[in-house]
Amino acid sequence: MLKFKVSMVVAPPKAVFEAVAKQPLENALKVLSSMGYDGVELSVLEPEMYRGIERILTNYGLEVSALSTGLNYLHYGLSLSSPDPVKRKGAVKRLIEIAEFGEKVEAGVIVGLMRGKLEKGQNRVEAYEHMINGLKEVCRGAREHGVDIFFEPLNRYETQLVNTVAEGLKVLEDVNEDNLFLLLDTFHMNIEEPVIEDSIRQASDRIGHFHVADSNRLAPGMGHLDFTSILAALKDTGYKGYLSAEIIVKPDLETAAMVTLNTLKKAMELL
Ligand code: LER
Ligand code: MN
Repeated sequence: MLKFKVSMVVAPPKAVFEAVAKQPLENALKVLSSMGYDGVELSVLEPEMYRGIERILTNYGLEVSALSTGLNYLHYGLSLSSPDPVKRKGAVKRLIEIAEFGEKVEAGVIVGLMRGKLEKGQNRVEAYEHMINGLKEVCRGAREHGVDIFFEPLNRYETQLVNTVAEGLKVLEDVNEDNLFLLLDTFHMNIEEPVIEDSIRQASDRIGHFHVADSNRLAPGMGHLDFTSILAALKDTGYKGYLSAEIIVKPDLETAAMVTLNTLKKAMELL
């Protein structure tokens, strides 16, 4: 049996993104730690918001699985592909600041929504080029901190830039930096990939982080995805990282966290 470590994404209560546990941090950590979670994925705006977190994590026996960053796009419009150079520079700067924090908590940094969307009238080729150049800078800055970057294909309703695993692999090729990996998310793959398991195998050893949510973005077990076969495909790639639940927390944190853990444990028992 292979046991993947499990975490859940936690964001500050003011976050404008729905698929996360929006909780005062210590509440969430208490619940996750008491259920036997291994880690927490922290959703970051300014890294200063987590000053002193190392001691708190040690108290709860939790690691940081990854640092998510999309709130910087949703709250401040920071985007690697923006036509506005100030927004692009701001995005690169913020991602490198978060990588500096990543060094302290030994976690990689996610680029999901911070790649941006095509803005009105913006040329796709130009936007893609901005994104690739920005990612190069971010990877180089993060490498100085020994930190990996996880680039996430997102479904077509969230961005027009990089929706599929195949497009994500092309980004890795175009950026050509060895600390850049893919973050695969079962919610997005359920919308974009013909066969989720085939796409996981295709990404192979380029998978750096993995988000789990069911077909409806609720806790794994509350929709119709087959986590037994998804985790079997992930195991075949040699992936040894986290399964991180990025879910709409319903009906409440305790239930969603427990259903997630039970579904994943049951699937892992069959590996
Ligand atoms: C982020 O990990 C994600 O999956 C997106 O839907 C929004 O950032
Ligand atoms: Mn995700």
